[in-house]
Amino acid sequence: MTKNITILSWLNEVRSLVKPDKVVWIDGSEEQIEELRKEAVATGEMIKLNEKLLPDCYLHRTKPNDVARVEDRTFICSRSKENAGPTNNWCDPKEMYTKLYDIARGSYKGRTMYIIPYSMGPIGSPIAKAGIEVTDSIYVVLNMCIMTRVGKKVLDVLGDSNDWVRGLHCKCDVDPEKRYICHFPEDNAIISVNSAYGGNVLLGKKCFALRIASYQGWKEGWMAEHMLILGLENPQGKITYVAAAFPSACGKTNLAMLIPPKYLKEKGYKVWTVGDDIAWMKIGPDGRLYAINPENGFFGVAPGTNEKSNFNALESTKRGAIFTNVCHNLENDTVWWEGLDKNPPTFAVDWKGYPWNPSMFNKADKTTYAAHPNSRFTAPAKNCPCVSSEFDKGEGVPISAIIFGGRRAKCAPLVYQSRDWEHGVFVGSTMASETTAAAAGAVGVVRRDPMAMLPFCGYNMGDYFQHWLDMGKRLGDKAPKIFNVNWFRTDDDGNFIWPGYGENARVLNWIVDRCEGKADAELTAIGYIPRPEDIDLTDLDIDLDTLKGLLSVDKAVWTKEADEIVVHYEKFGDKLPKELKEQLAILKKNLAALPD
Ligand code: GTP
Ligand code: SPV
Ligand code: MN
Repeated sequence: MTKNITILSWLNEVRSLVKPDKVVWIDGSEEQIEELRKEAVATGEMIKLNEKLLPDCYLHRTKPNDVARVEDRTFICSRSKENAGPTNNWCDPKEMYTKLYDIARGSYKGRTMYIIPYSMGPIGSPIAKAGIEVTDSIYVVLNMCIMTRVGKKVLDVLGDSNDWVRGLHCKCDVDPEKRYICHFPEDNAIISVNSAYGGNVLLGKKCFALRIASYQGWKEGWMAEHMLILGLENPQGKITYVAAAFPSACGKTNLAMLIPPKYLKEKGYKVWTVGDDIAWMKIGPDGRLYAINPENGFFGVAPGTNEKSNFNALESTKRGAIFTNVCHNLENDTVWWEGLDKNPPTFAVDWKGYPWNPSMFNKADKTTYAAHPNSRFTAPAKNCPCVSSEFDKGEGVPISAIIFGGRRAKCAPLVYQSRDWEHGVFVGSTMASETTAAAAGAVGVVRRDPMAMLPFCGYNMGDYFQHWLDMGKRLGDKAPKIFNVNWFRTDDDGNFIWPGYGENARVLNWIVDRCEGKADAELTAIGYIPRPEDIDLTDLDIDLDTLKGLLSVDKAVWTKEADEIVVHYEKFGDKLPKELKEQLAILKKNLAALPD
């Protein structure tokens, strides 16, 4: 498929290390994909679903010990420890290569080595980059064929260039004790062993498009971010693009595909999806920030996805999709998950492969759920009814606003705008959110997750903050405006106060209007906050007082927040940009001036 010496010699090395029985190049053709599906069904790796109801759709179950990203086993192996920084696990690259090669050696015995040439971004786009993933898992191949652009064209565009990312995945025995997800930013290389789940093994996604690409963006003057990209079309047909960074399982896919409430839809408002998880952003010829989605599909959280919460995502899963760790509905050979509808199947198999029926379900006990809380669908972007016409264009879309957000039961108001770019970088760098099932470990614990990149920044996060500040200087008055949102404030009983989902369009509208200088706001201690009457509540069962509560800034809560930020910032030592220290001082001063 290629004469590129750098690729061929790497493949030779890999091959003599892993010792496969067979080698297969993936060309991404329908015929080849169909053949692999058949093989996976024959071995039991995948289950074919109802061809009428879910054409070309398959179900896969991972091992119960392998259901999410593993942050404690994810490493940034830069030559110097300082370059990995205080927020990453680090290991000396030599030592790690030795350990990984020992695990990988001979591990493809009796297996096939699949070689996947793929592009992150539309092939040929000036923002796109190429990678090669070697894997011994058909599940990985089929997912990569949905999530990225695969095949010979990628190699043709690459030519004899050495600018491609080496990705080696070895499933091994899926032994959690020997599981490692390792990145070598200086070598353009990724090695992942002993997992077969999502973000650990679809190496184009978090490993390349965020960890390696963030490092590349730092060196080359662009940005790789954990952000959705959407276009909000107004009744005049003007589309304004925004990018939003929320931590894993905090609402990116949902916001990216939202359907505005009836009163806005009738006026002519519409959302177009460019991306739901990752944005690569470069300064364009006109000096604005342009974003592409490097992916070609959605790897979305299944539970909670339904016709009402995310119609467009659900539609996207109805053809050519792969479901991972959801419930198998044996009544009609389809799938089910908690929150899909109120009719759980009475004859079903749960995500672990055991018989399941609704009488076994206990809301308080997640082990009784039919689908794993981090069960996912892999769906082609082209299936999405609201996919943007810009999706396949390589130039990217101009970003007017950047939105940060997370799960905060208290503290952060529904929405606020930063005073300027520097303050916006402060807001992003101090973001916090309750942890979710997207990563192994405790759920619901508040942690600082700067720019939603804590698990994904491939270099020292202090340098990353400085890179953000530098980008702002280059963008000058063309820089996107920066906002923060929180859909997850709860009342005293722990219920979400804001209805969320499609209703978030009301907040998006205020954000876009602010970018155009059309909406009002009040300058508070933490930034610009809409006055309650600035958020349209038409047809909504929420009164102005409740909204006032959602927009309030509590002095005591925020003073505690500022104290926690002091501790958070201490981690970065000398690497913490002075601009951010100054922003913290401003916040403290503003809070001190508030009446008790
Ligand atoms: P990753 O794919 O892990 O990066 O997640 P994501 O950020 O794309 O999150 P996603 O949109 O899949 O949402 C995750 C969970 O949050 C789902 O269970 C949703 O139902 C829920 N969720 C999304 N948006 C909202 C919202 O506006 N309000 C509330 N209450 N829940 C939401
Ligand atoms: C996330 O955890 O942010 C995801 C899913 O988008 S994974 O691909 O597993 O990283
Ligand atoms: Mn994500």
